[in-house]
Amino acid sequence: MKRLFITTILIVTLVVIAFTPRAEANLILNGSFESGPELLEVPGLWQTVFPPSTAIDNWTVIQSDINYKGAYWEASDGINSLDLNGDNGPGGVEQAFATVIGEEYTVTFDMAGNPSTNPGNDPKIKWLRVAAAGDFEDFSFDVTGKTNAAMGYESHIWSFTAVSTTTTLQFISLDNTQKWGPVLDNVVVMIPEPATLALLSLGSLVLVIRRRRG
Ligand SMILES: [Ca+2]
Ligand SMILES: [Ca+2]
Repeated sequence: MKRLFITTILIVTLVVIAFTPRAEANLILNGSFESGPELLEVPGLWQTVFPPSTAIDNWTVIQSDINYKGAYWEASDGINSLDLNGDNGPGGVEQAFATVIGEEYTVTFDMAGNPSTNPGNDPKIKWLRVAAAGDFEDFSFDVTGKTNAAMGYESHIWSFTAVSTTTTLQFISLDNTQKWGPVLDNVVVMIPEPATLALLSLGSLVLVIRRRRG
């Protein structure tokens, strides 16, 4: 009877842990790019940013140039997003954060593409590379039929395993078009869901109880 009581308390505790949201979920700062430079360019709704600028808080521009976009077009989260081709070719951004070697991290982000109807905006398939810890994956987006008001963002998920106590996450345009690149917003990096870990613990506990009873 006593053992049953203790087991019940343990299970209730684990379930509470499993469904308690983490206070600090996103390891990336300013992942939605809402904190950055004043938007000065005509029509006043974007800014071109060159390497090695850190004007977009917590991020560094790493190649060519990018457009820091405001209300010029729809963001997937908040107001601001990035066109990873600025005015001169394929650009990119990066952010470093503390990691635990051997731990798996999950990266989620929203991707669209510059839907400009300018004849130079070709090809219509935009390519974005996400890279970290010596690993990478490429993602594509078709801007056909998309508009500034209806960007058609798609959410993606990618995972990497840390090989260092600091990891640099990069987003790089692979488009050799001049001005019209992949669009990025809403970057989130998390360790695997605590709910999953708690449920795994619960599973182990049930196995232990069953073994003891058996
Ligand atoms: Ca945003
Ligand atoms: Ca651009």
